[in-house]
Amino acid sequence: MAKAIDTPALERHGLSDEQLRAMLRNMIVQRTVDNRGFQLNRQGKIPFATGSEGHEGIHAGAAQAFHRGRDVLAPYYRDIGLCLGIGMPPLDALLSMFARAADISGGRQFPNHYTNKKLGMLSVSSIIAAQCTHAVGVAYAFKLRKEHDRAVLCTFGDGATSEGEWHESVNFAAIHKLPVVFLCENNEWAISTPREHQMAIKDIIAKAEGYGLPGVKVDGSDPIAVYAVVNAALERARAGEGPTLVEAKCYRFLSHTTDDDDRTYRTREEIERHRYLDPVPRFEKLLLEQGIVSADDIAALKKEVLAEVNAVTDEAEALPYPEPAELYANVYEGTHEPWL
Ligand SMILES: Cc1ncc(C[n+]2csc(CCOP(=O)(O)OP(=O)(O)O)c2C)c(N)n1
Ligand SMILES: [Mg+2]
Repeated sequence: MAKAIDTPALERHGLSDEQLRAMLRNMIVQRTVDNRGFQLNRQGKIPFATGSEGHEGIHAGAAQAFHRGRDVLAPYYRDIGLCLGIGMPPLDALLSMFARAADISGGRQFPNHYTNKKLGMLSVSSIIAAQCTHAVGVAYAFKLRKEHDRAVLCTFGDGATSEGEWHESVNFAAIHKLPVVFLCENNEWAISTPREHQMAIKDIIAKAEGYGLPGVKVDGSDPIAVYAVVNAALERARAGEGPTLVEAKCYRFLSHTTDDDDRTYRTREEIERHRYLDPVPRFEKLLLEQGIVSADDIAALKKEVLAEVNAVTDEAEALPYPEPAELYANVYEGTHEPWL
């Protein structure tokens, strides 16, 4: 039987009503943009989308702890919400999905693989755990250049913690006390592989002990709890006290991507059983119970966000693809045409 949504007691961790409302808005934007990707794919308009339904609590909480203009984010493909949360405009997400020339990568990056130098966002890589070595490299540069008060937020899934690059990165960061926070978004699945088929431990933070850094576990469907833990870890990193491994537990409600059919490896009942962990209605309920928003506020917010996402969808769709002649631009220097 599906469990009812239970709301945690409100522990603000210094967050004002305005910040809590901004986090709710962020979560609703995330879900609307994210679901739009699946809708456009099913309409045959875009080739591919990843779904992060279920990860919104982690994304809104971590984004709130990130210092814009100072910190660097090394995200992975499930992080559309985190990218939106630190300031990426929804239009950029749509330009990437539609692969239009106006996209930051010129419409030639894999869809959902964002980057934004101004916002301190490294380019998403499809190579699982590759961003961990990049993150550690940036953190090492901060240390060498004595750029104190800056930290790197590096995110990845549970599956990534089985990769060699993940272990090398965490070990190196712990040895050199680098200003980096490793945030694991543990959604219990790595495509079709359940966590128990890829590791004999229940909690990923157990891996921290072997490398000598603290590990902290948090409920990923509670954005305030995620904010508190990630904020403390980033503060510790900025203060030169070294890295932390944070494990935020959540559940992936959609298929891995639009190319995946999860009916081949998990039941609909399993998904419904986890619905009580859905961070969006859970946070809405909490803010309603606390009188921070009203039911009318939420309805108006959803309407406003949908109108905005509809408008940027139309705007992106109407723009042109990159010119074929531009195929090798930014790949080879000058006018070299390698196919001639
Ligand atoms: C080095 C490497 N190995 C395998 C893959 C194929 N692959 C793509 S996503 C994925 C699952 C990753 O799962 P997890 O890290 O838990 O992240 P999630 O998708 O669940 O958020 C795999 C194995 C890849 N992209 N790169
Ligand atoms: Mg996973």
